[in-house]
Amino acid sequence: MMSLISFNFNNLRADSKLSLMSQRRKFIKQSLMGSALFIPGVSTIAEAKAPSLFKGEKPLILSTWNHGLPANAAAVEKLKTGGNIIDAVETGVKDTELDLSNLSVGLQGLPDREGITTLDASIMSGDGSCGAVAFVRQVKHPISLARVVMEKTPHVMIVGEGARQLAISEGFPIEKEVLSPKAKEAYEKWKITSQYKPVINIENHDTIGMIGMDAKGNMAGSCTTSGLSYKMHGRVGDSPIIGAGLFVDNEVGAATATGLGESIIRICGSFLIVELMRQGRTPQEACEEAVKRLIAKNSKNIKDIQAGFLAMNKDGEVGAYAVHPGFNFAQATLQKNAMIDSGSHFK
Ligand code: SD4
Repeated sequence: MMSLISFNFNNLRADSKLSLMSQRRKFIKQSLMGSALFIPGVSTIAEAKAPSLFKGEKPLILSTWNHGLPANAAAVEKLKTGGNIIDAVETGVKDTELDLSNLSVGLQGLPDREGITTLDASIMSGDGSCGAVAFVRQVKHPISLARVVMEKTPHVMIVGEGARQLAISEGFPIEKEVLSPKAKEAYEKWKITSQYKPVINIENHDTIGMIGMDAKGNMAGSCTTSGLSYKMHGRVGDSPIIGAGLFVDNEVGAATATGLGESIIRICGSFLIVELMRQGRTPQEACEEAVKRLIAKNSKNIKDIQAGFLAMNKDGEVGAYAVHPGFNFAQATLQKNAMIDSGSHFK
């Protein structure tokens, strides 16, 4: 059954050891059942079997969670209208960054403990080019700023005020620093106790990680988030860390992650998956191995930690796996776009 923890956020030693997943969304399956795009019977992934609906078809776009459906649709549309694969993975997650119902991506996301929403994002091309921003404020599309870092600077990662200044110098609009009504309401409630009560099995985490391959086999990925709600000011998760939340290599494949960033960073999750695929594992086997590794390195509180991985190899095979049940992803080709439930280590 579900696990429930609570603790006082003033206890800094405790907060680094506990899963900080917030309880902000209804159980994924409930929302999917109500969605016209839900495909009954599409499939819980059997362990070590490739969960591919459209195996080998290119282009192929994969995204974490159910907001992946509209994000995939935007990415595919970009490809159809002449965009390249980097354009596609940027455009796709920009859709999620604007989704007002999503409280963990974009400026409408839940704030940190000081009441400030800070964003992390990364983008990577299969040729090794990459860019990331972290702890950035007042920028509506951190993924586009990450792309600026990749394409217009000699650096890979720019954070905080430096990232905001880069946005200003590149002509990005700087938004007013006000919480969205939903985020404000949630933050005011949270302040009463300053406690977390995450219930992992019914939680829908909302970071979007997207990986894609064009018709020629060129790959790219993107990942964007407001991170953990009520995090310490300045905390950065896995999503903007190349190799943790995202890794892409045209020679092998691509992987992205969602869930408790600290647990993912500890094992370089996405890099690990790509390297396992390089050694001959299928995407599914690689995701399962990464979950095993994550559990081994985070064993103390594992019942309170959710993390999920999503991968593809250059042949268009797909893999996904999570620590606990509840993780799902959207998979799209030019013609189809559907949700798939991931398997998980704990049942
Ligand atoms: C983080 N990995 O900042 C992100 C959070 C997340 O779904 O994935 N939420 O740790």
